[in-house]
Amino acid sequence: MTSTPRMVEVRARILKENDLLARSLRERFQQAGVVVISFVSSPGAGKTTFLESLMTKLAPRWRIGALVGDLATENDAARLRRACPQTKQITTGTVCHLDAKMIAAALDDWNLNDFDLLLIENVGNLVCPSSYDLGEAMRIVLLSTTEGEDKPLKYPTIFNTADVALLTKMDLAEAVEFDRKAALENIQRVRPGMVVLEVSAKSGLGMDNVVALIDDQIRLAIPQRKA
Ligand SMILES: Nc1nc2c(ncn2[C@@H]2O[C@H](COP(=O)(O)OP(=O)(O)OP(=O)(O)O)[C@@H](O)[C@H]2O)c(=O)[nH]1
Ligand SMILES: [Mg+2]
Repeated sequence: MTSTPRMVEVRARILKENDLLARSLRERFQQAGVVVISFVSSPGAGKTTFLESLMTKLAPRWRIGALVGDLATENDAARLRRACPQTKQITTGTVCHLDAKMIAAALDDWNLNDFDLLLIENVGNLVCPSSYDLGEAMRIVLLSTTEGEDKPLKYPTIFNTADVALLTKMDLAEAVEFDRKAALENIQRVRPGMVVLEVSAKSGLGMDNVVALIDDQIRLAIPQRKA
């Protein structure tokens, strides 16, 4: 008789626990009418830079909170606080992703009713974060022009579990001979129909399209709020 290896069993149990907690987080977010969006990418693809720029544009109109995960340091939280004072760093130690338990713990002393939008920057990693639902309404994956057009083919799961892809650092596209057509084709091969937006947090290119997308999400969520 073949039995399931122990490591696989333990991993399956952890993922099931995470899914249950993520489901209850999602219900809480929906009831509070807060839109939760997470961002995943390889290390250095530009998540923090993009979020600083995004939050600066959204902050005059919406009440925003941010959570940011890294194995070590409070550096990214310090950067994000410049645009969004309600920012918390989650340091994961040796863990290569955020999970629902970490999100629930970080939100413990925040009242969800105080927010319209919660943005979560995951640990920079194209593998581990894909398996962990955080209860977010939307997951956005970043692919930067400097990391190679083949990444969607090599790391299909992270693209498959995301709703929207951003091509970041478009200001560098020419200098690094970025093959835009190949990148777009590769994304569509692993996730047909995926919405892809092209941005540069440095030049501001395309940022308004992301702002419009998020504005729409918040406007849709407000009527769902339970008193
Ligand atoms: N030219 C250019 N550089 C960028 C852009 N966005 C980010 N960078 C640079 O890319 C480097 C990494 O950016 P971060 O925003 O720290 O990337 P990250 O994804 O948050 O990194 P981790 O949190 O460590 O995974 C920094 O040197 C940024 O200045 C962009 O739009 N254009
Ligand atoms: Mg970062």
